[in-house]
Amino acid sequence: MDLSRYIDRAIDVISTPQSLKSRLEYYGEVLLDSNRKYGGVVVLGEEVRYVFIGDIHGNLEDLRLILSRYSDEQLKSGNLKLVFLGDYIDRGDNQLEVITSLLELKSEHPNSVFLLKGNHEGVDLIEPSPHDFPDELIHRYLIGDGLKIYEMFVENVFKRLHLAVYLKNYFLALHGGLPTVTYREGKAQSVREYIQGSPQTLVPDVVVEVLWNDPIESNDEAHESPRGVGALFGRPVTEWVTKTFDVKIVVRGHEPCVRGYKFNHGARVITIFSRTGPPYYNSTAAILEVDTSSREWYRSIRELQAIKLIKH
Ligand SMILES: [Mn+2]
Repeated sequence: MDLSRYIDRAIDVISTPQSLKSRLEYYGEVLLDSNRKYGGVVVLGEEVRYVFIGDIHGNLEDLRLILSRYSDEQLKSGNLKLVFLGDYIDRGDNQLEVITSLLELKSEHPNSVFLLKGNHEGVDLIEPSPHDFPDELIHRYLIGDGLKIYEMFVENVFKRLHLAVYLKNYFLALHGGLPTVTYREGKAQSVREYIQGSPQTLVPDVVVEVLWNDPIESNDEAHESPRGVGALFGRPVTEWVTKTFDVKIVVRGHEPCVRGYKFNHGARVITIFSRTGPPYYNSTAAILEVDTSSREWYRSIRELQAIKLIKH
């Protein structure tokens, strides 16, 4: 069976506030376990097929097309891993269905599915705009249950999502971009320390940059961001990160792109945006499929075979 069946499961779960609340307790445990095992930055070692999925923002039909490409058997075999780059909620019509489907999928395949935190799931740091997820929950479940469920999402889910996934020699994946604060400090001894700001705990200023930064084609290290939060990171940051932590590419979402993908910094930074529709009206959504067991993996990205367009 293909993975779109998790959408049906989610629709069942969200049918009553009681069933959603009890399931949120369970998701909280699954994500806590994942955090204890992998930490804020997931360091993997398997040279298998990785699929990166960018922003979904509540578009259930695009998510359905993406999930229907893969099966439970592939995830169980360990030869396929899915990395979701964050921003599951806000803006779209089916944000609750989208995030619940992904939590069901993660619960079933905790070591093959990784859910990264997007700036829309980072409300404890800076509230994004629009943030219509709480309104959606209140609309659906009325104010008492709606607010309680929102609080459970923040505490049990958002706060426990991973910040990045790293595979040495290949990639570093995160939602927004490379942090410039820890780049300037220049003392990070590991990729974990660079992304979290410290080896053990999360430093908020650094995490905000991971969630909010965008690349800029500049030889300066950093520019002020038009978003009013985070920064634009230039080529020197990408060069330093790829060299210091031995990765070829940085994969991220966060920015809508006309075709669903774009390249920056000489195809070292790859943006993936995996939903269509308002308010961006990009013509296609895309995902990135990278088979790290193949010698040709990087060429397949440059020559666009690794970019899969999501078509209705
Ligand atoms: Mn974003």
